[in-house]
Amino acid sequence: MIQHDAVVRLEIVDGFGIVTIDNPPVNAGSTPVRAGLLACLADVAQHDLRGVVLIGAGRSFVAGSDIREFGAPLAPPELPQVIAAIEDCPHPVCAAIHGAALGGGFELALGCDLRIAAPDAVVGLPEVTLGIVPGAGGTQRLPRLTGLAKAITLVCSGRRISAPEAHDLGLIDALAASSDPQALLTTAFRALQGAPHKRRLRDLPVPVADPDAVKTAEAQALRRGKGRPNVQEAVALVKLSAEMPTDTALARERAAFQSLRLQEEAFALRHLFFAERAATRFEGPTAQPAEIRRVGIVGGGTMGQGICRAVLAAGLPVTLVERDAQARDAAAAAITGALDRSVGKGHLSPDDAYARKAALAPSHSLSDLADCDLVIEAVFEDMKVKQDLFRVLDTMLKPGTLLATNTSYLDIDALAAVTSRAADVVGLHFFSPADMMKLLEVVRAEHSADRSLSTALAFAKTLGKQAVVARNADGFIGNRIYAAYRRHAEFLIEDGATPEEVDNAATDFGFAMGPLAVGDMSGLDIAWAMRKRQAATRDPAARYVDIPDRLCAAGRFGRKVGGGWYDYIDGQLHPSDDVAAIIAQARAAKAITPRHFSPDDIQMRLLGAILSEAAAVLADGVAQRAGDIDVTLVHGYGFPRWRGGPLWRASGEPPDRIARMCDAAAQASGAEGALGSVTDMLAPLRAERQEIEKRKSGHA
Ligand code: 3H9
Repeated sequence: MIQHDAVVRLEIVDGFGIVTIDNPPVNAGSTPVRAGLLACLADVAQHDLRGVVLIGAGRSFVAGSDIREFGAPLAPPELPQVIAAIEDCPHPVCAAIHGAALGGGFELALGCDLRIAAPDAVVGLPEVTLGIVPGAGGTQRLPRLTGLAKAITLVCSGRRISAPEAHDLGLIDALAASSDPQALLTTAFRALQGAPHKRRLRDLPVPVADPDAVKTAEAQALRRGKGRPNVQEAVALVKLSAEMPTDTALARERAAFQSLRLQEEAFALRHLFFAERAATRFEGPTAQPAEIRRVGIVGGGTMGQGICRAVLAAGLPVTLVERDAQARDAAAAAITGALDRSVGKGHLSPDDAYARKAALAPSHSLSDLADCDLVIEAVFEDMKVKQDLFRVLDTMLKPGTLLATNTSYLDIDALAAVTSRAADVVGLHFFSPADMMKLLEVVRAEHSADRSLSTALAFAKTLGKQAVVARNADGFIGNRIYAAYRRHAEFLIEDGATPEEVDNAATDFGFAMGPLAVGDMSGLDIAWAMRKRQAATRDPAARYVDIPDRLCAAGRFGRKVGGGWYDYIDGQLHPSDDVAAIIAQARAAKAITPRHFSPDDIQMRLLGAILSEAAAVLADGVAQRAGDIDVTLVHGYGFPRWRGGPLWRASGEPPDRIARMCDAAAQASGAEGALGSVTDMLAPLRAERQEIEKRKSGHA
């Protein structure tokens, strides 16, 4: 055995060279990995071998190039050089993939002559999701296997492809029986014996394309890519593969990668990449999560059904309890109906739908929850209703069952207090529709045990959700900040802006929808009912805009009744003269002279409102860190991902502009400005940016 480096080693077995990459936790392609690979490749060239296998130690092949290196000048050797060495190697090289082969990891595999994979492996080029394009030949080698149209779709979506699908697409030559290293090596040896010659993808022609299919794929990719510059670049690069010599196209791809990785957007997306992972950690001793084998859900309304679909999709059996047989059957029928519709649309295979239906046990008896390891309540949002339920569940559930509430606003400590198992109580705040929305606030109540938190976080991961740990407080992280943002939208309208001016400013900024159109979609009557309940306890000194109340009093409950902040004709949104009149009356009642707001004024005021509330959320300890707020707003509230979240975005603004926007927001709400804490909140992010600037120029 020839040992080159701790992170990459070479051994020779039965005439095959085995190059193992060992860089925990995910074998990210760092500078030492690239150097180690190059040294091993030089070494194998000196031996008479039947072939070479490239394999990853631990849980992955190579999860991508090391993202932490992208903000600074890249140290040699660079990945294209390593791939060139594989292509120039005198022996055929086979990538033996398990776990993830993503980004630079998949490009490494595409540089090999053969690829075999474990059945549970994933491959793909997720670079566009990081604001960049593949930088080591992904846009040039992939189309040679899939054709242009498919390559455009795959590169521009960044989708992770399962090994069986990759095999069907021709990206993988053979599937191994398992991810056991011996099974992988056996399959790789067999593949090399069956194809003992070099088969460099760069030498293959790009299959002749149907121009219409390419045009359709391009249009779809650009639409889904929301006009981001790196997606446009990715489309152009894939097309180059059929238009110019490989080396020229590879150089163009490399130049685009080098330029994009240093743009603001790429830094913002890298900030989110690491913030997303940090958000799932909580301060405290690490505790082993309990195993969740069966999940109970109480309440089969919209939310309960969505949670149920999400849990079934993760392969876990569910007992869904409704209050009586009729409600039980209606909930079960709605869930199976949704599964059938997914099959009809081709989003789900009939076999998977069958398995999910079989895993659903509808019931109208809480006693059927006795064998569940986790029970989530999703009943009516009312403290008494939920407390009564928790009292009963406390007597029925086995010891150690994790008891979760899906409440959006209620005090979880008050819920836990009626049980004898407060340590086992947490919040699991799903967003609607719960099977589609990625965010899951995992709420730590005062007495929640570390083990309960760990179990809830592991469960979130099983569901494929982005968890963010929050403390128990009104509205937790997301709803509290969003409420401040929405309130501020109403201030702007009362002060002179029109609903469409506010919404257009928000969508121009990058929000998926404006706050008023969102209100219309969710229904204005729900918030109206809540405001009426809270009227007696409202702070009389706080600014209160009664325009939404006036809209509701006029029957304008939102999209579902054809009118809210807007009119809806055939499902299309239109500015409403009636609404303009209601707004004018409300202003007149308060003797407000309307003033003009530019789109920039509106954007800055809305961002100021978000920042001020975010600072309070952090100061109160409801969120643990600034990045958690960015992750929450991006995954749950449509904040543009490519801006890195509101706090990251704000940390790039000059401090005096932040001061102006927070002052304006504070003045409008009649509250004290929270500028001191906003400055403190942004300080670590500003420091991160300064570090970036230094590293960019290689001076760190
Ligand atoms: C690229 O390759 C561009 C090329 O074209 C350029 C060619 C020149 N770098 O997610 P986890 C860390 S772009 C650095 O919790 P899981 C991660 O931060 C890259 N670090 O595990 C975490 O650290 P910590 C394209 C990375 O099991 C730890 O590993 N690749 C990288 O839930 C565990 O991560 C991607 O976009 C990285 N590339 O999921 C894939 N990847 O413990 C990104 C992970 O300190 N990675 N870390 O918080 C993933 O999708 C997931 O990590 C993976 C495992 C699915 C692999």
